[in-house]
Amino acid sequence: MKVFHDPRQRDHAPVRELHNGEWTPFAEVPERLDAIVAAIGAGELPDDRGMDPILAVHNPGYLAFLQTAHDDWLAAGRTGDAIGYSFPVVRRRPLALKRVDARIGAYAMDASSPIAAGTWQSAYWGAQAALAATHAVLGGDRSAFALCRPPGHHCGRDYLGGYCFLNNAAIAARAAEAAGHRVAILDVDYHHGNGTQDLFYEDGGVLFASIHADPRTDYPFFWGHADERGAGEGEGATLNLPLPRGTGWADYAPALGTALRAIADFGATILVVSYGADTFAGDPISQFRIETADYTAMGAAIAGLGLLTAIVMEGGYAVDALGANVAAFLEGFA
Ligand code: Q9C
Ligand code: ZN
Repeated sequence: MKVFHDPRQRDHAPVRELHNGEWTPFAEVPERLDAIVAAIGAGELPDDRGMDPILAVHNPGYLAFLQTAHDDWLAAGRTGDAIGYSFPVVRRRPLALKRVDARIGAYAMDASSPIAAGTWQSAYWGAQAALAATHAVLGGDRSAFALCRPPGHHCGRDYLGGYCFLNNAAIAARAAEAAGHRVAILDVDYHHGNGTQDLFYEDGGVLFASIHADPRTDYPFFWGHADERGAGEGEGATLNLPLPRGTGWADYAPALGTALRAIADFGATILVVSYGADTFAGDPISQFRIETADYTAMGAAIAGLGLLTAIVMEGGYAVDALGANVAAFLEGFA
């Protein structure tokens, strides 16, 4: 399977995050990328397909903000990583926000995604990796893997959050749709992919199916409940399968079966997988009990759909096990 990543995806390196009321070391580290490369190889550099496929998902004001946010932070006399502290629940008044803190607040859903000097470069090239994998599949490969980092599934059209800045899965999905495909997105990260859900919530043309920790106990709390099924034209094209903390493969596999049946019934011709290895038993910030060998079964079950498949990397924070967990998943596709 072709693998895509760009070394500039290492540049995003915030120092710390606000976690349960304390500053802790940032969990989504560049070493995640190194660990995966060590296990499966560096793969190929993505082509640069420019901003158009990113603008198919994110709004121009948000993208402009992301590109200058860290410079604006420094210009305001700050040091270190840019992070917000005021997040308006009602932010739709078209205010011309000047202060960097206000702009971060307007474009962020939480305080867990600091913006560092290299954030834009890393997010941009991660999105290009997702596009490269998508185009490999559109060009005839059965499946391809985009080693995206930073991840993408928590960020929406005009907001960042959950370590995510550009929604790689959504960018891949829109590119596949533009090539004439009927797209399904399967999100198997531990956390609900709220950004991806938001982007397709009223869109009946793209199915979003997610298996994740119950948002009654886990981040992102406000999305991913079983009764969220899409709205308007999109009603029925969102499927949420929340599972309790402590879930292992024996209880995960039936939920995966449900999601796969929905994807088949939808008549998808191409699949985008948001793959997070934070369902792993040893993950430091998550509470499922999937073991390394289970990822091969997971990959094989998904491959059993027989669909063209672009896989994009999401979370997974047990860095020592991450390479093996990614390799095991991809092995299921072999
Ligand atoms: N104590 C992904 O796996 N943690 N993002 C918030 C709560 C955010 C995870 C802090 C976790 C985001 C892509
Ligand atoms: Zn996650």
